[in-house]
Amino acid sequence: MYISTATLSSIVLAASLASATPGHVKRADAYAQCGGQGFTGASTCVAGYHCAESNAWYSQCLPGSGSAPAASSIAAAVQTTSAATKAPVSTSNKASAAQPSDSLNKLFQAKGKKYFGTAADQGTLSNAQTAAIVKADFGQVTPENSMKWDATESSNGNFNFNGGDYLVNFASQNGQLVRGHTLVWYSQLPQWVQQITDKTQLTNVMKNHINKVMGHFKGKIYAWDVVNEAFNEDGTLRQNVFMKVLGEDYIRIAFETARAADPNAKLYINDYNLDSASYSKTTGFIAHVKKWRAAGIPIDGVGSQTHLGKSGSFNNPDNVPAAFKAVCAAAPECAMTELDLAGADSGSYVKVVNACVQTSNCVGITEWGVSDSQSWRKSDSPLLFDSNFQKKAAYTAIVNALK
Ligand code: 9MR
Repeated sequence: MYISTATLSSIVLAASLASATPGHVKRADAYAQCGGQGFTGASTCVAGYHCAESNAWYSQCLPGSGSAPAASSIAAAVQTTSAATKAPVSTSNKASAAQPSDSLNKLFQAKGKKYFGTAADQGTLSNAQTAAIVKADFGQVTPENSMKWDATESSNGNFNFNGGDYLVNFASQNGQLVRGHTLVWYSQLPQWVQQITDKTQLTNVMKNHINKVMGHFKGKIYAWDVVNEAFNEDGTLRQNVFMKVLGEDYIRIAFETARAADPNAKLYINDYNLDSASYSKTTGFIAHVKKWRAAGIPIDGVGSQTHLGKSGSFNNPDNVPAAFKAVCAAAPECAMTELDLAGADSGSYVKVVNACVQTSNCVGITEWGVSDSQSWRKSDSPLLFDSNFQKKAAYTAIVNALK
């Protein structure tokens, strides 16, 4: 975040004026919010508390005396000091969750990554054990279902952001980044969209959906899966309604609309079965993304879902390091976006995590859920916590490998 010296001195001045005239300044209560992008309330805390930044969108009054004003209170001061100065959004910052240094997320960040995250939503987080684990171990969340088209716009023009808001608030209270998932996808797509056959109508519907959803969460999402699962297994483009009605141009329209809707969000194309470098889907995906980027389509990132099988089976984790490296070469940044691994073998998990560590433009890994009991493929026991919410051997193996 760049702030000019002149702006900074006016901020410091505003901050010192505020603390010099406490009678005129309403102070935030213990544990109340005291800063964050868009926050307009009191930015200083009651006696005995200081304003501590959780992330760019949330600062909280915590006991003790802080050293410097939190960056987000600075951002708030910039907004109130000069209406003409827009506070920069630091969505590219690392997650700043208050976690022990040996948590999965902090250890991963120590390797230069932005986050180790997990899928979550109000439903899974209503389980207290899940919520506690997500706070303690993960630095990023992806809405498992709440930001999908069927959840956000089940009928034309009627938007519902309750589930997404819940997750974004959870993340901001815990200093976690959010990946938005997902805008243009053939699945969990309401019938009213699937039935459209007119080009202009579908273009407008798609643009409106992207604008409304991204607009609602603007400034709060690190990266969006703008297009999800656009490919067939043979590497050609899937004949979904967007492809049938608009042709390949739907990709350009989607990404250009998304760029304008939230210019600070990283825009991703995301897919599964990209886990072997020689597989037709992997090579087709890479070739298309390179072609689209060369044509100026604003794709910032490639997401490999990494839903993996056991060693030796289809989606063999042993093939991931080479495959992921090849996928990551297609765009400026990349991520493993939905990691789970049948049987959760320790050696395989470590190998896959190391593939991100060793790929310089891999920004992070998102595990697709916390406990096996909540996994979409629970019979495979693919996650890092068992059905009793206990850490599995694979969790410990990853932590030890990252130390
Ligand atoms: O994990 C999600 C599960 O709860 C839903 O029932 C399912 C419905 O399609 O979607 C799951 O998440 C998918 C993700 O959004 C895209 N990639 C595949 C994931 C697993 O199916």
